[in-house]
Amino acid sequence: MDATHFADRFTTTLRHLRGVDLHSASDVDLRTALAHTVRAELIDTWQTTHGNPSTTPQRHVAYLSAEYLLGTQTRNALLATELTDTAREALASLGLSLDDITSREVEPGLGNGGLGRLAACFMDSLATLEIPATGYGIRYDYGIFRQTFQDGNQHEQPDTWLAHGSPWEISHPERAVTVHLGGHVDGDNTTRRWVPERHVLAIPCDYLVPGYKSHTVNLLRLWSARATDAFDLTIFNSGDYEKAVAARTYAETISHVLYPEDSTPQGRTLRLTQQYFFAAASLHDLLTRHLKAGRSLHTLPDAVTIQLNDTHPVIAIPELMRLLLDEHGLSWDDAWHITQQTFNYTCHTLLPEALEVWPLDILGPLLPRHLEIIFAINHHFLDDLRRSGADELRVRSMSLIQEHPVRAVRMAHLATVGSRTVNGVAELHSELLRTSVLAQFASYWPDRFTNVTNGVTPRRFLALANPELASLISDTLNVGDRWLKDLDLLRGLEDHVDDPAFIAAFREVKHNNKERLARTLANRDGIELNTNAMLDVMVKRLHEYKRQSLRILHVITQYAKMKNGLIDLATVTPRTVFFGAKAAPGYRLAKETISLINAVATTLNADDEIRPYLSIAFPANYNVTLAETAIPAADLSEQISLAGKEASGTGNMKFALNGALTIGTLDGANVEIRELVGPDNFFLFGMTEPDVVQRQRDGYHPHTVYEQSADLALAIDTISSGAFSPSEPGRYESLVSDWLWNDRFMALADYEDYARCQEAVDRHYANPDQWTRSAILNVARTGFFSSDRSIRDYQTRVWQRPTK
Ligand code: BZD
Repeated sequence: MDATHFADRFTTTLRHLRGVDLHSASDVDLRTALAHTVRAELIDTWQTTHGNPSTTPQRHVAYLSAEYLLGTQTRNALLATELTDTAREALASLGLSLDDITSREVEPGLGNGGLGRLAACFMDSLATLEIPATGYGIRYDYGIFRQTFQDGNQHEQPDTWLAHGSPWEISHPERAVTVHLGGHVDGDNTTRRWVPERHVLAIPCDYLVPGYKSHTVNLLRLWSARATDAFDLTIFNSGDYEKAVAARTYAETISHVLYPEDSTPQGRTLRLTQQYFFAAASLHDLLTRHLKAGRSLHTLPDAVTIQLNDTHPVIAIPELMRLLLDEHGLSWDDAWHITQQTFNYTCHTLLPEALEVWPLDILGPLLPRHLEIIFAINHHFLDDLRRSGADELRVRSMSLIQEHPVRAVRMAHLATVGSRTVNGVAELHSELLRTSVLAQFASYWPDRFTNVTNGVTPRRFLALANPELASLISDTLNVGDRWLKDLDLLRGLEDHVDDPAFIAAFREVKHNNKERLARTLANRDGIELNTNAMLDVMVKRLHEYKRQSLRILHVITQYAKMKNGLIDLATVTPRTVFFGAKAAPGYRLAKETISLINAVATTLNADDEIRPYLSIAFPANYNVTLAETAIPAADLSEQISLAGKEASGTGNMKFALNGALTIGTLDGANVEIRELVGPDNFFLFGMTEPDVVQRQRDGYHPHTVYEQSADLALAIDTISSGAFSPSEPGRYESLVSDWLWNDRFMALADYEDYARCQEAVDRHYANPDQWTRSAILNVARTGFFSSDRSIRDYQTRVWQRPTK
């Protein structure tokens, strides 16, 4: 398509779809028409992909995830279809700017953080690698809340991403699937029949996922809940109109809002309803397609492989059993064989409180037949276990049912028992799964466990987010943009690490990215960014284990020392410390940490003497769109979780690929990043995971650490003195007392080593040649972290592994 053709289609779409001409078009009209013009291209490709089913006998991949943190769509679709320049030229010929139009696009924030963003990167790679796949999830009316700060405190506003409709969505109400809920189970010992009480409709809302320069467009199918006509029939018949309308509303609340808790799942009926709602609708879709193709259910595991993104969709396991047993009349053994060979489970955590359990008194009333099936699965499993010689202690700890503090289903155990493979998301994490969290399962079924280290898509996080670096790479490697599909080619940059022209160009790109971020922050947040300072970035969900507290304590020490004349300002490497973080709305300590960071920012940034040397930028509402501007501008990437707590991290990979150096612990994928970039190009500090275990065993007393570290005490005492809360000196007492007397994630224990390591960062940065060399080597050596590599690993280790 040439620019004239594009312009023509665009103006036609504007007229036919929006009923306006160029002169009367609003921002929304322009954005919508542009999206539809590009979408039409994708649909044509999609129809050719699906009209010609793959001739290679590979399984169809179904990715089940309660979250997809997609980011904006238009620029990505243009990149994938190689229409960016055409669109730019076409719009310019109409007096419009592509960048203006796309810069106002609203991102669908249908996820909390890393897990949801990983799902989005994987969808991109599946299509790019031309693997037939469908992503299934929930079309929340409200995604992750919009964060605002009022007096430095986090407030949550509803995310109205659908206010002007979603031009990328194709919804099919006529293809609705009915999902059943509640009721009871009838029948005798041999035939059981679920008699549900309520029914809701699941409407498929499809998003096309284009592969980069590929012939494949896959589908992301998100389910939206609607009331059925029959839903409230009994109530209507009873004449209670108001109650009947209320019942409809109930049905529609199912897909209303994304739960914003990412680490402490709260046992809420609505959350379980969401999980079952999308699991059941997705399985219905998969089975219908399988049967329509004239295939037997016994061949399901050869045709389809289902990846469970954490335990959120794990209720799909008993649902498939129910369908096979109750609806299709298969025997238990056949049904179990098919089920267990179809599912795979990815675990994303190590924190015990993040492992989902569903109390029987929530699960039973909502899904009575599923609870029976779970008990039956458990019965068979525990029998096998006993036969293998396990004692009762072991049987109890491996059971799918926990007895205390309340009887509940352990979803991670159900997932492990019901899957062909179980994987962690980085080498260290998979190892810890095998040796601690799921150790008993790993020794029972050693072959079931594997690792797939996470990855990120270079299309969004290099080509779109960092176009200047992308074109420098293309010019330097002389392979066009082939490297975007074969990220190991970045290795070729090592040959240029001593080339003065390349070094200068690389440095200029970083500086330009800082200028771009500065413009964004000025417009978006009214924040002024010093583009001549080192940009030190910590962006991620706010959580104690990630230790934003460690970062802010160190900033406070530096500030206090500068104020007290303990640091000669003339020797200081100027830094801006950038934070982006949302806290779960009910997570008190996390919200206090946000308040503290904002208070310190206010003090530092108002101090004319200090500001040129040390300042804080903390824009509210960090999201994928802001990440795309912040990451390419970063010099230093803060990955400072307590060792053994961050499953992988994926921000860490995005920073390294964009030429930031990492200061980090030996946690998650940091371990692999450091191995690849080399110890000289990575700032390592802190306890190792075994150190942490030992220190806990020995008895950890943070107050003693405080007494022994003058710098740490200076930071904490400065907070307690009210330096950042003059009208209320005790404002941060809850944080201070938690550090001194609890400090579950041992920020204090790692403080001294962290401070030492930050000095090494300053020295390295003070030598620009040395720093740039390290930054280039980070880019050159981190091609491994492409999500294309992760997906290939899933193909060989999980999805295309022969069935039993
Ligand atoms: O998953 C994250 C881990 O914390 C990261 O270490 C890892 O890199 C990514 C991807 O594997 N986990 C989450 O993001 N988890 C959630 O968002 C979540 C959401 C709802 C409920 C529980 C957890």
